[in-house]
Amino acid sequence: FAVLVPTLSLALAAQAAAPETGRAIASRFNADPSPHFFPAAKGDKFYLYATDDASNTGKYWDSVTWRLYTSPDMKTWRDAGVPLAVTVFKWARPDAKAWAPEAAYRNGKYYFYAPVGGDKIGVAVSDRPDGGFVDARKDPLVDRERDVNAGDEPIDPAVFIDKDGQAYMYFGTRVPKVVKLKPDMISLDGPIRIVKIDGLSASDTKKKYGEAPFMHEHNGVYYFTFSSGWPGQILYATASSPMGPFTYRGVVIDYLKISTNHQAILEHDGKSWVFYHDALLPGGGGYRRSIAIAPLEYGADGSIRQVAVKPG
Ligand code: FUB
Repeated sequence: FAVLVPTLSLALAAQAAAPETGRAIASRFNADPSPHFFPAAKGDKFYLYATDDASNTGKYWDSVTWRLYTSPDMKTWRDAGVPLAVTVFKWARPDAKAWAPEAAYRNGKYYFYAPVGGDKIGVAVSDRPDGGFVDARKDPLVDRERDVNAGDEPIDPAVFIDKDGQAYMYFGTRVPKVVKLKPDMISLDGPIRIVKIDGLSASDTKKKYGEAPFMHEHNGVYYFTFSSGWPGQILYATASSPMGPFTYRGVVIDYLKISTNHQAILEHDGKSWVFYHDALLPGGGGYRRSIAIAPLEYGADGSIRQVAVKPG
């Protein structure tokens, strides 16, 4: 018994530290998670930027503000309000919507990457992660009309800074794109390229790229995760370089109750978590989504174990 009690309490403590899979992190509708650990932030260190589904009409993804949540421990999340709105970007069309956001930290500055209106990506900058963002360029970072290879729908930016300091931005619907960022984090460095994924078949209507690209590195392997479409599974592919080419490996999250599926992966202190959204709250649905978190586990061969997502 003397041996069992500490073992049991350790097991319970470990359980208590794990976010509950299938549980919305907030009572307000939100979607398109962009989670970060910002060690230099005052107070809470975990930051989660989101599309603000609570402020849309419920008939479309037509909110014009983004939402921020912060946490000290990944268990309890505080609604930190609106970090910025589409109006920060003066070049945005009056009807432009605020979709899946991204953020990054470098050299004391916080950068916010914003798909604006489905055809442009803006970048804003601030000295703090919870507000004070201003347009960093005064024109779009990516613009469908201006940039060769931007694709039909340059949305869902995901920024990855590699160990050597090189930053990459992934984005795009139907065709995944990648472009290097200059060290200033607000300029493209070189051409926009297609992310090549071997093992996806043009004839397989299910195993294809749809949207929600995301890059993370684990044990020297680069993992490219994405949604396969509408409805979509979250699939993953791996490579030895952030530019690929990638090889398709499998499913991370199966189809959910809604047409969109959108993930992001956060590794901290030796643990990995996948953030996703689903219809989890009363009144929830395709335009009224909720972010949840699940532990992410790897096999010995570096494969990602499919996440058993609990229905809401
Ligand atoms: O929230 C609007 C759109 O829904 C996002 O851009 C997509 O990734 C999908 O989640």
